[in-house]
Amino acid sequence: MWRVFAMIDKAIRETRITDLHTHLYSAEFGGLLLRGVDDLLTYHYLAAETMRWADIPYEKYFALTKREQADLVWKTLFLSHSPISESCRGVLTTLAKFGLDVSSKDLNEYRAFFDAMPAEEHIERVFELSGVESVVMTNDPFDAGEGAVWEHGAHDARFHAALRLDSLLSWETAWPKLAEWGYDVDDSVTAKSIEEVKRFIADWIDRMGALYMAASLPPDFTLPEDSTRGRLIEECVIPVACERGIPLAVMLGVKRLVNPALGMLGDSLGRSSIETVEYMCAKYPDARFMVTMLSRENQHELCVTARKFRNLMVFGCWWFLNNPSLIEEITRMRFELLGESFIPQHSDARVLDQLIYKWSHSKEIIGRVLAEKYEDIRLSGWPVNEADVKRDVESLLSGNFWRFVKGEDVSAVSR
Ligand code: FIX
Ligand code: ZN
Repeated sequence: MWRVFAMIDKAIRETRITDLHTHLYSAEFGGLLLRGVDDLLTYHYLAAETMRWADIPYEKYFALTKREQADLVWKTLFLSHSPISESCRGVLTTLAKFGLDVSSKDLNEYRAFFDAMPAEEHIERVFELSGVESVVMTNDPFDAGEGAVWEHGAHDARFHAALRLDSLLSWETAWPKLAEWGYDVDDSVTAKSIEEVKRFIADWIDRMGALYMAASLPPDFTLPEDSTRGRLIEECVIPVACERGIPLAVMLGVKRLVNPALGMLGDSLGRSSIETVEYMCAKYPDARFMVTMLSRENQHELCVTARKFRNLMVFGCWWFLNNPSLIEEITRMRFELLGESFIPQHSDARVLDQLIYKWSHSKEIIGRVLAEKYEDIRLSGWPVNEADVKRDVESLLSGNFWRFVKGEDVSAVSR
């Protein structure tokens, strides 16, 4: 067993990861790139946990400066209680990997360390420490903050673009903007509007060099659906995905603003319809779908559905699933049902430094479960050698994504 562990450990250390879904930005995007300890502490996962203890009205918390919010999170979650939640542990892993002494509990020392690091150096160190080679951003054409960069294009090859469609799919607020930008659309989705939306999507794929398109959708979303959203997806998004030969990432199960007073801290989850995934994959065999589902209850049926459709790529342990116990359970089930033909993880990092802990924690679990699976086949006499381990780990952490994006047969992994 130890030999297998050693081979996996080596392969994981040597494989350069492609992180297919993050909310990170390259330095070209200026203030949109979040980094450093105050951004780590004010991450919405941690802010939500702070609200469970802190005796402060929500609106008062949101009115604080970032530094004041970070002070409150630190005091509440790290000093007044033990930082054992996954998000808290993530901060400690990150600080420790930078060589900082977490036992000092000296927040100002950590601040000084990050303040002294220029953005470029910071990106390089984080990519090095996390083993990440490149990340995919989440790029929304309706986000004014990104707009200026796209006028000239983004050039850092380590940061790929993904065209995010959530704003476009909210037609009521999207169409007046499209009209303002010179697309001939109106409030109802007419044949003319359909053509113009397709033109808009294609324009942005080109402008961003988007690797794929993506949308997050609520638990009650279904296809086919007699709604503007359903029509936009079936009549605009999927046809352009097929024409351009790029996948559509469908992120199912997010229930936005369950507690509106908490803003983005107030998002939750619900079980989604697997029939919608079956319908998309069967109706559009020429389209490729990358699917992640937020509810634990959807994970088994999603794996089974992936066995039925080669145009479906399961990815990641998203958001509330990105916890060690759930990653382990889900990854083990995926290996058992899909072999290595899935993408076990993405980070969803919003703060640069989170790449360090999110990948360190996930790699440890993926490696452990993989070792168990190799050991099972080794006991029957199947030889597990270094070259095969290297190939499999490379597929899981990078190759499966790239082959799927390019439309290459996923079975190419076994060549
Ligand atoms: O929709 C998404 O891409 C989600 O990942 C985010 O909206 C969410 O806030 C998040 O950060 C989850 O990890
Ligand atoms: Zn996300």
